[in-house]
Amino acid sequence: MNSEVKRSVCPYDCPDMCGLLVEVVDGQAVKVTGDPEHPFTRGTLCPKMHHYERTVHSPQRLTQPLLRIGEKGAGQFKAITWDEGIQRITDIWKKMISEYGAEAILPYSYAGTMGLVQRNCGEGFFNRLGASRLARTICSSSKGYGWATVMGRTLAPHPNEVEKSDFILLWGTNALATNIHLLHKVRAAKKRGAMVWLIDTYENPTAQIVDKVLLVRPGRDGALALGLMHILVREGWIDQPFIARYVQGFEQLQSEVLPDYTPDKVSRITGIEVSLLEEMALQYARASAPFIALGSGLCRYGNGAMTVRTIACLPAFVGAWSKPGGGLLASISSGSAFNMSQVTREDFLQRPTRVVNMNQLGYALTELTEPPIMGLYVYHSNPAVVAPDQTKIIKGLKRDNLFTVVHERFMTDTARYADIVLPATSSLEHPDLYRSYGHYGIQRAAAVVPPAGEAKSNWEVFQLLAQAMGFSERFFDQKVDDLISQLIDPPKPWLEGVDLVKLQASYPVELSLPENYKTTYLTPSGKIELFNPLEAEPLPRYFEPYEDDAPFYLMSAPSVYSLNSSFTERPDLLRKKEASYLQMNPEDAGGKNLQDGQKVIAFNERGEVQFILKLTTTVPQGVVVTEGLFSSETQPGGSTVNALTSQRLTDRAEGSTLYDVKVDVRSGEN
Ligand SMILES: Nc1nc2c(c(=O)[nH]1)N[C@H]1C(S)=C(S)[C@@H](COP(=O)(O)OP(=O)(O)OC[C@H]3O[C@@H](n4cnc5c(=O)[nH]c(N)nc54)[C@H](O)[C@@H]3O)O[C@H]1N2
Ligand SMILES: Nc1nc2c(c(=O)[nH]1)N[C@H]1C(S)=C(S)[C@@H](COP(=O)(O)OP(=O)(O)OC[C@H]3O[C@@H](n4cnc5c(=O)[nH]c(N)nc54)[C@H](O)[C@@H]3O)O[C@H]1N2
Ligand code: SF4
Ligand SMILES: [Mo]
Repeated sequence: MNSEVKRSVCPYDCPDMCGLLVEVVDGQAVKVTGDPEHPFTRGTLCPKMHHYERTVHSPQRLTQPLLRIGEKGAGQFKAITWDEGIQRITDIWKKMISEYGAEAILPYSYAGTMGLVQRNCGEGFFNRLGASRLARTICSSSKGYGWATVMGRTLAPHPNEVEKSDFILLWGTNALATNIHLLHKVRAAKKRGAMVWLIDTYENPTAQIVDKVLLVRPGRDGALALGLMHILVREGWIDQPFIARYVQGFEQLQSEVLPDYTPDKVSRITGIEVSLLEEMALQYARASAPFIALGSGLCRYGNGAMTVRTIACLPAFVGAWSKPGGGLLASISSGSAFNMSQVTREDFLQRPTRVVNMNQLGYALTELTEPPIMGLYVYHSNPAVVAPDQTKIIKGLKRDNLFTVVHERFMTDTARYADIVLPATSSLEHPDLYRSYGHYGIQRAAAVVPPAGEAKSNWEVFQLLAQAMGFSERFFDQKVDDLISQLIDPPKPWLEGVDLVKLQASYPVELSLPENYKTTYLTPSGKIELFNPLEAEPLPRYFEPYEDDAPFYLMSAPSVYSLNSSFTERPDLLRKKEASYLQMNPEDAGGKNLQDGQKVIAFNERGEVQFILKLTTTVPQGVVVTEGLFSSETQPGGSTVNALTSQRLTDRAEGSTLYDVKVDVRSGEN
């Protein structure tokens, strides 16, 4: 028996980007644990990754290229060789390009793997092909925009800051599910006496560990932030010297906007009692180092960018940035440490091709013309489950004249509609370089087990496709390790001082932060821009979200036991998720004569989805909640929650509005 422990990295779309120790016996991963030497992971993993070996060696892994033999969506395929698969794809594409032009081909990818090479290398290929481009904005582009409107490219606080805080606001985040290692730090702060509040639309599982929960009406957090600033100004609880030195536009915001947002008015908008608003403002002002951990839930509304922008103004009022432990963490963006264009190759684009928004795939497949989408290539994403307006997407995927290729680890709902399915490697089977959006660590991983069957990595498939298309650029001849080298060599300034030898050996290393980064504002004015002259609305204001005309807001929040549509291959985790529940307040259920545990249908103008009703007072009236995404196989009725969500985009940055949705609910019992 040949047993070894090797380092790897968790590839999933999670801010924690954990370091893994993988015990490999005779080419099989037998045990996966958290790396105790990783500064953020510190030896613990979340429940999902605790048995990652079960995902990697799952009997459900795709191991051969497949050709569709049944109807689209029926999931009937026969095995073919890689040669045959690549030949068919490129023959069809060549014909399509001569008839419609290359923009008739649409790549669709998101975050199945966060590795810098495997995630992004497809762009090099599709830019060379001249295909339509994809605006990858499903997650939190509006959050990034809102933050940048106030803070520009200012570096986000190191997550260790939270341990020094004495008042922590978990704002629109279910960190127990989605950011558990930050929560370890929150707990450490709490042990030292910090107070922790959660601001959410329902008492999500993280509510169990906080001191107080503030329930806000969905999409109203911008008004809440303005109300808090109103009280801070009214009481004089502001840090005048900080504002004078570091802030642009305080006077305008104070005189032109804040007078309007009285506690009474804000209470009416947000549903939060005036006394609670006053208490929150008092705690925030009184804290010596208030820290906001800002989730993404609240950015997925028609007013999402403005909401984040408004909240991002708060720390400046009390000078939180100048205090150890104070500030606001929205997301960590260290992309500029790497030479990303070496992988994405924008220089291959002969002209700027059409951009299709990933939140509007349903529209793109059913209505877009000149040219219509005739070829779809999906890799490391599962749009049939994760993207809004599922009914339209499925209608598009069923089109007889649409040629769909899906490169996947598993037979997902999207893969079922493919003409050709290609088997993908898991992260333990291919090399990559990772950076996190929740801390400043970076880490390299080598392949630690051989591929499942004939599975190939994203980059290997693009190499084969490039060869068959006759692309002669040397770019396509390189190995992943060559691409990794180019990402970090020549080193960008941020990588100077990083131990590249350690990185090469797959150890976690940290990007170092400049001194005083929390008071160095990388904005056009060099100050925190409460007033931003480049915006059509130069000052933050409150705007209503979109909303449909129906009685309940629908929150499709994350589950502890899955990650977006990933991990549905794991019976152990599915059992823990139990079933696709719709949580509802007993008062609302009473009004509709609905009973706990019964079948219900949530519906709106876009679709209908069946759930099991769970009555709970953790959900306020007027809101219903479902946690986790399910595959159609495990959801009775077939359609899943995104049959209810909409293709509308956010106010800025074309983000998704996945939580800006209302539904009605009726009994599903016959
Ligand atoms: N276990 C697990 N981990 C995950 C994921 C997962 O699905 N499962 N997903 C991963 C991905 S892709 C991402 S982007 C991150 C997301 O992680 P975060 O950005 O930290 O956000 P979430 O934890 O998804 O929490 C969203 C919360 O926002 C709340 N919310 C919705 N609307 C509003 C509102 O208007 N106001 C307020 N205050 N709250 C609101 C929801 O009820 C929910 O509790 O997590 C990642 N990690
Ligand atoms: N209603 C609702 N919808 C949501 C959300 C929500 O909260 N509510 N969350 C949204 C968010 S925040 C996000 S980020 C998106 C996420 O959307 P996606 O990025 O599409 O996320 P996943 O569902 O994890 O699907 C990733 C797929 O990639 C595959 N994969 C993994 N590694 C590889 C690889 O190396 N190569 C290839 N070819 N495939 C691989 C996995 O098997 C998996 O099927 O979903 C969004 N959808
Ligand atoms: S917490 Fe996040 S990064 Fe860590 S193992 Fe779980 S999914 Fe991966
Ligand atoms: Mo996301």
